[in-house]
Amino acid sequence: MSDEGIREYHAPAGGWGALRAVARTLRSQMDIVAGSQTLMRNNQPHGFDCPGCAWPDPKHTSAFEFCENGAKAVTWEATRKRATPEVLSQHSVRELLTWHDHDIEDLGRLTHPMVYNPATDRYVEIAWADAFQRIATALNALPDPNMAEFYTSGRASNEAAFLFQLFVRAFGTNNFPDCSNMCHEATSVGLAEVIGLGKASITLEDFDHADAIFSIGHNPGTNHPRMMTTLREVSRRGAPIVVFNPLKERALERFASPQSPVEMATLTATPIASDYLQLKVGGDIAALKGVMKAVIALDDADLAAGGDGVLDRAFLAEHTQGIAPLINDLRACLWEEIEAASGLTRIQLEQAGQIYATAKSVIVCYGMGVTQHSQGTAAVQQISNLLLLRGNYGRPGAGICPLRGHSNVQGDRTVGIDEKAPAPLREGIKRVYGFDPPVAHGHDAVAAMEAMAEGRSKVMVCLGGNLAVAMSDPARSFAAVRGLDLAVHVATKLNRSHLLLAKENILLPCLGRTELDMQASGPQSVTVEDTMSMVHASTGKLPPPSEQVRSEPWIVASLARAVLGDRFAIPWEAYADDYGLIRDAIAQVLPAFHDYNERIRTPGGFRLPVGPSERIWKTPSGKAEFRVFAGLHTEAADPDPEVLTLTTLRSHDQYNTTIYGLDDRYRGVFGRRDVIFMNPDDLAARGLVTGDVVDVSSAVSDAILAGYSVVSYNIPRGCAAAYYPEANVLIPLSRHDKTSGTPSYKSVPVRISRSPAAA
Ligand SMILES: Nc1nc2c(c(=O)[nH]1)N[C@H]1C(S)=C(S)[C@@H](COP(=O)(O)OP(=O)(O)OC[C@H]3O[C@@H](n4cnc5c(=O)[nH]c(N)nc54)[C@H](O)[C@@H]3O)O[C@H]1N2
Ligand SMILES: Nc1nc2c(c(=O)[nH]1)N[C@H]1C(S)=C(S)[C@@H](COP(=O)(O)OP(=O)(O)OC[C@H]3O[C@@H](n4cnc5c(=O)[nH]c(N)nc54)[C@H](O)[C@@H]3O)O[C@H]1N2
Ligand SMILES: [Mo]
Repeated sequence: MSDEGIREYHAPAGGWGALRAVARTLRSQMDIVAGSQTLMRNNQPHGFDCPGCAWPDPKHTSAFEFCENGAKAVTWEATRKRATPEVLSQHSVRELLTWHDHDIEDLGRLTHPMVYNPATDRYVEIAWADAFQRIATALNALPDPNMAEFYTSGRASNEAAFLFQLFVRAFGTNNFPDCSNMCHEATSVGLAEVIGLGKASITLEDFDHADAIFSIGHNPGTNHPRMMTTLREVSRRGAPIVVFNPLKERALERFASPQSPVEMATLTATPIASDYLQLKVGGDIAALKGVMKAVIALDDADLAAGGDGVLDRAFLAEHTQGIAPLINDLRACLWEEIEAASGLTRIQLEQAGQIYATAKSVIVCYGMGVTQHSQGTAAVQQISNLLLLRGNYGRPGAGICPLRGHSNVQGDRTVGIDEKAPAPLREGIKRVYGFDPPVAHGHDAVAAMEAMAEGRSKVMVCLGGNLAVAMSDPARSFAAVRGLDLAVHVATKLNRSHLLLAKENILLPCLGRTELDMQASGPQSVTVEDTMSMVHASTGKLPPPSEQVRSEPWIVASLARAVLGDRFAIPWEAYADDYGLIRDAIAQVLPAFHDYNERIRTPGGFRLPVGPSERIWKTPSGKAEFRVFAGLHTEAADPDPEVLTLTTLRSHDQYNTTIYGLDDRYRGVFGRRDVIFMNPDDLAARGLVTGDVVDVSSAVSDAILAGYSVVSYNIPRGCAAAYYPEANVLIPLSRHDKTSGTPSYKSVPVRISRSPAAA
C-alpha cells in the first residue's frame, strides 16, 4: 500500500502555486538575479524565443508574460550545472543507466565534444575535428546513404534545420525521422488532404472574435500555459468554451492569472470551460460525429420551420466538396452507438451542437488527445468536417488550431525536414544548388526505428531529442539503437538515448536558445515559426556554458563539410559565419520566405502564407473536402470487459522526456510518477483503493509496468491514465496510425492485477 504523495489539490491552476513553483526552480538551477533577468527576455521582441512551447506571442507584449513552465524550460537550459568531461569521468555508462532520467539530465549542460571509450565504459573528450572525421568516415563507408537515419527534435532553429536537410539530401537520403512523427503528423497528413495545409488556419487575434471555442484533447495549463491568458479572456467576455477531455484538467476548469493583481490578491479565479464533456479515451470520432449529427438535425428543424437552415450553404457550394456522403453517414449513425463509443450522452452532444450552431464564429483547438491514436488522422479530419459545415474557415474568429508541441517543430518541417521530400523543395534545391535531391520517400520515426531494429540502418545522427525514450516499445527501440555502428547526438544535456551504446558513440554539445551565438560576422540570431505560422527572430544573450560549445548551424555546416568535402557547390563555411546567408538561401529555395532578413527585423516577424485562412484550398480538387470515416472508434475497442484503455500523459513537471521534478500539482501527485489513474468504480470492481500496488500489463504484448500505485480519479469507466515516457513499455512499435505513422500513445489496452510483490 503506498498512497504517499497522493492528495487532492483544490486551488485553481496558475495563481500563487505557479509563482511558488518558479521561485523553487530558479533556486535549484540558477542564481536568482541572473535567472529573473533571463526570464524577462523571454518572448520579448528583442529577446529569445521560449524553448517551452509553440504558442504565439501577443502583438503587444506586456513587460513580462509569466509562464511557470516556460520558466522551468528556460532555467533547465540556463542552469549553472555542468556535465564536464571530469564529471563524466566519475560515472560509467553502466552506472548512469541505473539513474532516473531526471538525474541524468540534471548533471547539467554538456561542455565538450565527447566520444565513448569502451575500455573505461566512459564518455571522454574528443577534439571537434576528430569527431567530425570519425562521423564522416562511418557515413562515407556505408554502401547506401539510405542506411543512415537523421533525426530532428523540434527545438532546432530554421537555420539549423535547413542546413541539416540540405546536408542529408546532398548525402543522398530522405531518411528524416522527426519528433513531429510522434506528435502532430496526423495533422500534417490529415489537414493537408482536406484543406491543403497541415497547420493552424487562425492567428492569435482570432480568439478576440470567436463566439465559441471547442477544446479537444489538450492540456494548456501544463503544456501551453500562455494560452491560458487567451482562454481566460475568452471566458471573461462570455463566449462558451466546450471541452472534450476524459480527465478533469484543473486549468480547463478554472484558472487564476498570475498577471491579474485582483485574482492574485483575492485568491479568486476565472472559470474556463462552460461545458466539460468527459468523453472516453479514444471517443473523439464518435463525439465529433455526434455533434455533427446534432447540427444536421438543427438544420433540418430550421428548414422545416421555414428558416434558411444552420449550414452555411453559400460556403458549402463555393468552397467544399463531398458533403452529401457525410450527411448520409451521419444520418445512418445510431445515437446509441455514438453514446456507447464516445461515453457521452445524446443530450450532452446535442447541447454542444447547439452551441456550435448558434455561434457565428468557432475555433477548434486540439492536441495529442486527438492525434495519438490508430485513427488519429481520421479524427483530425472529423474536426475539419465540423468546421466546414458552417464555413468556420477564413473569417475572423473562426478556424482550426492544432497546438504544436516543440517551439520550432512547425518551422523545421516548413524548411525541409520531411521524409516525403515535397516537389517544390526539391525543385528549389536543384535551382539553387544544381543537384537533384533524392525523390523516394525516406523513413519517418517508426520506420527509422524498424529499419535500425532490423539492421537495415547502421548510423543515426540526432539533431537534439531523446528518440529511443520518446518512441514506443523501449525493448525494441533500445535494442535498435544498440545495434548501430555509430550514434551521434547533438545535444544540450545528457539523456538516456546517449547511453544506449552503439559500436561508436559521439556527443556534440550545442548552444541553447538563451545563449549568445558569436560567429565570424558577429552575434547571430536564429528564426523560428510558431503554431500560427508567424516567423520571428530569437536572440540569446547569456554566456555559453563553455568555450567548447558550438551552435547547431555551425555543427551541421562543419559536419556537412567533413562528410561531403567539396562535392557540392554549397558554401558551408560562409553559412556558419553569417546566418543571414542561410536565410537568403532559404528564401531562394522556398519563395514564401522572400525578403526573409528584411521581414524579421519587424518585431513579431511575419506570417507565412496560410491558404485556408484566405479560403484558398491547395487540394487536388481546389476545394475543401469533407471526409467520411466509416465507423466510430479512434481505436478499436477490446471486447474483453477486463481490459482498460490507458492514455499516456505529461505531468506538470516535465518537458517530454525531460523530467524537471516528480510533482504533478494539479492532479494531486507529489514526489512520484509511478501511479495509474483509474475510475473509482473500476477500482471497486477489482477490490482496490487508492495506494494499492498493481501491475499494469499490456493486453497486446508481454510487457508489464510493475509496482504502480492506483489513484482514484475523475476519469470515465474503462479508461486509465499514466505518465509518459514510463508507460511506453506497454506500446508495441507496430501500434500506430497507418496513415500518418503516429504511435498510438493515447490508447493502450491494459489489464490491472494486484502486484504479487506487494502481496
Ligand atoms: N510544460 C510542457 N510543455 C509542453 C510539453 C511538455 O512535455 N511539457 N510538450 C510539448 C509537446 S512536444 C507537445 S506535443 C505538447 C503536448 O500538449 P498536449 O496535447 O496538451 O499533451 P498531453 O499531455 O499528451 O495531453 C493531452 C491531453 O489529452 C487528454 N486526452 C488523453 N486521451 C484523450 C483522448 O482519447 N481524447 C481526448 N479528447 N483527450 C484525451 C489528456 O487528458 C490531456 O489533457 O505540449 C508541448 N508543451
Ligand atoms: N507515451 C508517449 N510517448 C510520447 C508522447 C506521448 O504523449 N506519450 N509524446 C510524443 C511527442 S508529442 C513528442 S514531440 C516526442 C518528443 O521527443 P523528443 O523531441 O525526441 O524528446 P525531448 O524529450 O523533447 O528531447 C529532450 C532532449 O533534447 C535535448 N535538447 C534540449 N534542448 C536542445 C537544443 O536546443 N538543441 C539540441 N540539439 N538538443 C536539445 C536534450 O538533450 C534533452 O535531453 O515524444 C513522443 N512520445
Ligand atoms: Mo510533441
